[in-house]
Amino acid sequence: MGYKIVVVGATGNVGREMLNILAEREFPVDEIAALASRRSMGTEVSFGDKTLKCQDLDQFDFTGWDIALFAIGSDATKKYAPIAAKTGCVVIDNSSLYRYDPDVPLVVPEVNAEAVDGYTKKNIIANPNCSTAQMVVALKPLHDRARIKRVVVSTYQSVSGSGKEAIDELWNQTKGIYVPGQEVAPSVYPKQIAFNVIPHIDVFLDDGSTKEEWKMVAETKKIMDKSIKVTATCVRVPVFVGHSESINIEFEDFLDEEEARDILREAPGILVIDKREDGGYMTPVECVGEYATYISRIRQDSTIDNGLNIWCVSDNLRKGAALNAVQIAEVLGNRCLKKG
Ligand code: 11C
Repeated sequence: MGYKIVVVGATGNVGREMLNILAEREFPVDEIAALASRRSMGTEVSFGDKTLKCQDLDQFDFTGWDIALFAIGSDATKKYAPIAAKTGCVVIDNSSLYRYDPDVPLVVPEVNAEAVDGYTKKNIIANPNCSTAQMVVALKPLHDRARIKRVVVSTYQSVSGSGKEAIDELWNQTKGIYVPGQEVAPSVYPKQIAFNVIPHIDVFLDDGSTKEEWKMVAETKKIMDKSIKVTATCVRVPVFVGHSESINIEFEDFLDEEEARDILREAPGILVIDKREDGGYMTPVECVGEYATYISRIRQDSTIDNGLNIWCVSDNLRKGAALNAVQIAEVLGNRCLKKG
């Protein structure tokens, strides 16, 4: 006995990971449908040892299906999520469309699993931005112990956060730099991404910050605690998968680095890799395909009374997107839904 599950956007990077993770975690699935746009109809995608043929999202009837994991852009989500939700199917949405809606819970299960119960207002639950998800997993256990006042975060975000075309752009531009005549001009990004870093993710806002930076502020407040001050600088780096973050945290109470290390070791979803020696820390290439949020370089910030620095790395397609969505489905199943 399980659930009838729909994956919307099944041919994309995140949709494929959703199918992989549902299978890996043996989510109780009675029936599964993979949906995509009409031009991808019939495309085959893997679900464990099975192959699913993508069906046309536009023609699909969500009636009788329990949960739909959405991994499509905000515009398409705006059209299709209300159609699915209206039939009684619970939408878990990876786009940013509903994240800031007070009637839609924004959930990272290690942090605010109980917020899932609020799904009933719209039949929709939102998944946060990838850079927020891994950060709040790291911050929550420390906040519970010493109350966070302020966070200063700088991100090093991989190109998979921008989709398949960006992965191709990094690959082709990198190769093209060595082959005269095959240089690849920037297209997805406004500047060359190969052998470069770009301090610009998403659109610019009036105050000079970018939307990605604003998301980290607004989402941390909604998921964790509205009193926490966050300032972010988000940077794209030439890495295929895995977002990294340098996080400086100021607490109300003193928290010793040894105690912080012990707290993080015990915390759900976290693995601490923190040896003060060459290679005794995590890097993004090592986190690909993993579930954990990795914490390294835990150390006191001696420039303020109650400060710590940490380094945080996670697979942005997994904890930052597909894994978090499947974890929400697991919580929803355990707390709210009856198996079919
Ligand atoms: C990136 N964080 O790395 C973005 C991708 O709001 O879900 C995810 C954007 C979002 O470019």
